[in-house]
Amino acid sequence: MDPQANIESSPPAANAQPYVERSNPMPNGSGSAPQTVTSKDPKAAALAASDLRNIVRRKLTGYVGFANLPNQWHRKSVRKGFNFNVMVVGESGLGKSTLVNTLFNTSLYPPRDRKPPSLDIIPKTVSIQSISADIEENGVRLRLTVVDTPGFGDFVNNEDSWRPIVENIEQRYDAYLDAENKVNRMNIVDNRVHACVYFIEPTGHSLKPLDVEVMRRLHTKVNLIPVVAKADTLTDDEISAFKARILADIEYHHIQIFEGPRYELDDDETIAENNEIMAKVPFAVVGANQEVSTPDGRKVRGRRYPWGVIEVDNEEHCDFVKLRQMLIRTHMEELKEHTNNFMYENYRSDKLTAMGVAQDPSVFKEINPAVKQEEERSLHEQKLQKMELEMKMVFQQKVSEKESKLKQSEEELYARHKEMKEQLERQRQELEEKKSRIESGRPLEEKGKRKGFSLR
Ligand SMILES: Nc1nc2c(ncn2[C@@H]2O[C@H](COP(=O)(O)OP(=O)(O)O)[C@@H](O)[C@H]2O)c(=O)[nH]1
Ligand SMILES: [Mg+2]
Repeated sequence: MDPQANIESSPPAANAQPYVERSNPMPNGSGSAPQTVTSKDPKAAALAASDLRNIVRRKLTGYVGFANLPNQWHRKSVRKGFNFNVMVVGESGLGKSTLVNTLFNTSLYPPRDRKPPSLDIIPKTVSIQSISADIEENGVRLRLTVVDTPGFGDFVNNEDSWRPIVENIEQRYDAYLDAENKVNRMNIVDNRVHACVYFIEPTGHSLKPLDVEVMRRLHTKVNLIPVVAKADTLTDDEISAFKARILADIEYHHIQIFEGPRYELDDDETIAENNEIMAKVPFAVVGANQEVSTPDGRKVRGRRYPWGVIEVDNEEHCDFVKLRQMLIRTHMEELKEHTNNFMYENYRSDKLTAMGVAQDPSVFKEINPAVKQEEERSLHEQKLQKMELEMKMVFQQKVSEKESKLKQSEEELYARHKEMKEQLERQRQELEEKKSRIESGRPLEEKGKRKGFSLR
């Protein structure tokens, strides 16, 4: 990180005042109570349901004091301050730096001097720059870090443009993982990228192959928030058609963009607010740091054209306010939580598995009772089938054994029968012969030969 880039807090803080939206620094959904669970998580839902069943409701007879817990939390958080790291990705010239300045109402990026044309200024790779600033609003401090990717898409061949970006994100996860593995884990500085604002060129066509490639590389690593850059260059109709095509492309390529979670126990107002924000994705944004005066005499942040003024903070003109609302006012904690619980967790477990730290999958497997029951039932059925098959086989074997035995004894019987028949036949022939001899008066043969032969 460039130490010079650390911009001191005082001037921007003073600057930040006119755009105060809400004094409560706790965004919606932060510090969620155990009952506040998403419908997406069946395990947590089941757990919470069983917890709820065990709750006994009691009316207090006096003031105990735990109603003050949120205030404790508030004071502690304010004392500690917040930090938020946002990355901006997109081809150069799409207004990234301008938008960051507009978002946080500071001049995080001083105007760049453009050098005269020369071969030296053509960058060889996408460089990554990170700038931090401490900003303050109503006594709440925020350490904001913006990770910029100048040079992205500037090359003749942009094939590997995504690589330094992904590497940077992973390095930040690695650093966090290292810090977690140290003996002292109390003061880990969280430098992980919590949100990645992806700038789409306002072509009015659809996503470019480079956009698809980069988003596909990034979506499992960071919370992707796509925006249509320089939306003042498109008409309202063009913007809505362009947005629809972008969303279709995103769905077709199975790119996961950040969606605010839906909490079942949120009040209607919050749900409506979230839906309103999500309906604007991809946000069509306009950046401007200059104050201009409108024809009716107001001073606004905007861009002046011969035909009128486009106001950055006017929701009729662009979605800038909605993007800021999501990034800062309503979803900042959500983005940080999602980064920690999903993006970082996936990276961490992949990394540890690759390092050979094996996990016992059965320990970490989420158990859904219905699925488990189904599994057990099918196991039982399989066992029954196997037993049936075995019994059938034994039966078959016994039958065939019996059959072959029967066959054998039949053959034996047949053979004995044949033998006896032959013997009888022989006896008959001999008797026949004797009879004819006696009749013809010839003497019988030598006695010895007839021994044992009865003539009865
Ligand atoms: N029309 C229009 N021009 C913009 C907008 N935002 C920035 N610009 C201009 O675009 C140029 C490049 O902006 P810059 O913020 O340096 O782009 P970066 O390279 O993405 O950081 C500058 O001349 C800005 O004044 C916008 O929303 N609409
Ligand atoms: Mg820039």
